[in-house]
Amino acid sequence: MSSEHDDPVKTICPYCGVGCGIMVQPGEEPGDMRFMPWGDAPVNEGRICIKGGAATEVVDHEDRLTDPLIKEDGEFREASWEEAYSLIVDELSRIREVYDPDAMGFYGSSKTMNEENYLLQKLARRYGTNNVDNCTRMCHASTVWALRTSLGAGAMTNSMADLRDEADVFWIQGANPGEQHPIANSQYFRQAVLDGATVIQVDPHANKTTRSFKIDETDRHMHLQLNPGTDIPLLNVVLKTVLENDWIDEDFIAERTEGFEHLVETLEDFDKEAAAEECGVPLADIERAAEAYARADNAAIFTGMGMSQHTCGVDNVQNEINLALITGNVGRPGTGVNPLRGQNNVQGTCDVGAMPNVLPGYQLVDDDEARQSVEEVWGFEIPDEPGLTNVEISHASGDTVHGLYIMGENPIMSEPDANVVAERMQELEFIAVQDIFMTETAEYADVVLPATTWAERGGTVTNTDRRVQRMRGVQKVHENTKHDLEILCEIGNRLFDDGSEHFTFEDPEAVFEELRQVCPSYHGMTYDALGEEGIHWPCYEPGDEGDSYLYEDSFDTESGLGQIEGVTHQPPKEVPDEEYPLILTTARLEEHYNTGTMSRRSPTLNRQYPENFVDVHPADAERYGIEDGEYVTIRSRRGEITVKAQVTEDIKEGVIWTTPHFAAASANVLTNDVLDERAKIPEYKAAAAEIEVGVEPADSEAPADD
Ligand SMILES: Nc1nc2c(c(=O)[nH]1)N[C@H]1C(S)=C(S)[C@@H](COP(=O)(O)OP(=O)(O)OC[C@H]3O[C@@H](n4cnc5c(=O)[nH]c(N)nc54)[C@H](O)[C@@H]3O)O[C@H]1N2
Ligand SMILES: Nc1nc2c(c(=O)[nH]1)N[C@H]1C(S)=C(S)[C@@H](COP(=O)(O)OP(=O)(O)OC[C@H]3O[C@@H](n4cnc5c(=O)[nH]c(N)nc54)[C@H](O)[C@@H]3O)O[C@H]1N2
Ligand code: SF4
Ligand SMILES: [Mo]
Repeated sequence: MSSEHDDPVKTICPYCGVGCGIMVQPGEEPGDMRFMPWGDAPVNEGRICIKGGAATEVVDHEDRLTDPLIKEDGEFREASWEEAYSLIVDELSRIREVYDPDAMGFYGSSKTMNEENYLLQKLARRYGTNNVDNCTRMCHASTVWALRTSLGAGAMTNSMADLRDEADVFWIQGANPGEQHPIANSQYFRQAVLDGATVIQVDPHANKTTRSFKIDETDRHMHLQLNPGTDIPLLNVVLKTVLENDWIDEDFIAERTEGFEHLVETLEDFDKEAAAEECGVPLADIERAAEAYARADNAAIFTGMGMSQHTCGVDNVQNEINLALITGNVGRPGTGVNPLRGQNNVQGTCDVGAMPNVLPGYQLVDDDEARQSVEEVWGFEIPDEPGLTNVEISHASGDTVHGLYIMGENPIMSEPDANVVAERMQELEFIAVQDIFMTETAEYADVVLPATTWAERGGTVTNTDRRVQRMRGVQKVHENTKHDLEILCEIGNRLFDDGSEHFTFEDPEAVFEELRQVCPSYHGMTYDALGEEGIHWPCYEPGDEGDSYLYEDSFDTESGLGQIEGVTHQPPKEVPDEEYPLILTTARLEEHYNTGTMSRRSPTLNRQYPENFVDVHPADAERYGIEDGEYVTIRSRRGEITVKAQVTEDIKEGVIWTTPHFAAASANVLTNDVLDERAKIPEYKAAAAEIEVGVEPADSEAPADD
């Protein structure tokens, strides 16, 4: 099952969901591979950001896992693949026998390919559980919920290209594309701004998005610097302003939507003054932004983690949908509600069913007809009740869940209230981790399997605007590592050793051929048809070109109408008080990536920020007596970290801002593990915190070798 080449290969950057094409040039020795630009790559036409250019740096890093490891008496020892596989199969069989299949949890990986996630969820379901999830839960789960319910599909309504060509207003709320989706920002959105588009940024923090458009320096653009967790009141001010001024699209509301009256009722007694004060933004500024959006020919909303990662995440996004629907800004180029998806393959990981409530193609597990149609292809029964989400699996560990199979996730660092996550991991009877590095999570495992990296294998990934693209690999760096797909096939065939061959596939293409049979929106695709350009889903039949924007004529809801629903302010579950007077929020940096397993090991990426820090407003710094560059301890009800303070007006007064990228001072020791009731996403973006000054520096992050 190899996909190794000696010539340069065209593949896709392994970091974010933009899906830029890059080339990998194999060297004399396997580890010598180099990055090369791919001049006519479909998404980025040769441009890349700092992460794409540095991506090959970690492929041959000295920390790569090279052999399977088994823990004995608390220490890891090298083991053969045979031993590792036997242990996994024995333990998974034992757990199913002693408890039941729901005593296992399976984590898919948005860093791995569609084929691999497809097999992982098939493995979980063959084992007898729907307890399978991926990092989308911590990411855009709430966005996906709102979009699916109110418009039809949990994905961008538009494509980067039509937004570039047609959008007149970019309403960017709780998203920082200047750093998290740099090529979408520079190659697409900035072009529109050069052509005259206006940017409205709604974020408590100023960042490279602010600076890339000179938002704070011109009169055309606006930065509404709100308090974390006040997005509903802010949008309600916008919505009421639109209603008061009759900037609505009456025909669109009448023909394409339902629920408008509910919104009007919700806002009837709404007090704009009081709400603006709650947000910490002058009312006149919000009104001016409302006018810019509502009176534009085409206005597009971009929504990110600042909206989704709240206990009111679904309602946050619903309110953006409300705004788009009442102004008729959906179903045309340059409009819509657009979540820029995070990981290189988070869209695909969801599309292929690595979630507890849906099968491939978002077919509900509790819909008998849908389930049976998949069962027919698979040849085994699928459990008919939705399973647990990943944070729920973590909450149930040691209680109803007794084992975990984790492919390419690092929950000890990425899930909220990390100290408790670690305690619960210790309650588990068996943990298998399949990764490329010895992660903080792998330290807790009983068996660790060394996978090959993105640069060493082939498969497909799906980017943020639903483009399915092929990845291609060059030669393996470490002989004894295995492709994720090969590992899953081997475990599947050993675990279900009944001659069924449900996990026998010659190569990724063979898996894709089965996947497209059960995933309607991929049905028309083949590896050949994907070629170098890729294809946007939905692609129901061969030859379908896919749609660059959705909902031209109707929405994919039961009635075919877009769903408007008024929502009211729900403050974060933890708000400042005397003991914890500051609001802590967490977000990302351009140079680092999620839990940092890759970016912290890349000399180029690690150079600028080798350790974590906290942004503190000058007024707060003065109150606490904090000097710029001084180490401070940030404390929440759950834990504390010691980091350098950056005193800066980038952050709003009363708010502190730190990142989740660094193991030595992990933000998730502080965060609150309360969840949005429907989407089960944690509230990473608001917790109450306190700062202590005059402390010793924390252990700094292991420096990258440069
Ligand atoms: N360089 C880099 N790129 C990445 C990643 C990375 O780690 N590094 N991760 C990838 C992944 S998995 C994802 S999901 C995406 C995420 O990309 P984004 O959605 O851009 O994610 P964040 O940077 O976490 O948060 C976005 C913004 O929300 C703001 N914010 C915080 N609290 C609030 C609030 O209450 N309201 C509002 N309106 N805004 C708030 C933050 O200040 C931040 O500027 O990026 C992807 N791309
Ligand atoms: N405080 C706070 N916490 C957050 C967030 C936040 O904004 N604030 N954001 C949340 C979001 S949006 C997300 S998406 C999650 C991310 O949470 P995770 O998915 O847990 O984080 P990653 O660091 O992306 O982990 C990916 C893992 O895959 C491994 N890997 C990479 N390539 C391969 C491969 O080819 N094969 C295998 N088997 N493994 C591979 C990496 O080494 C790494 O261990 O974090 C969430 N946590
Ligand atoms: S924008 Fe995203 S996909 Fe493109 S090079 Fe940068 S990290 Fe890679
Ligand atoms: Mo994410």
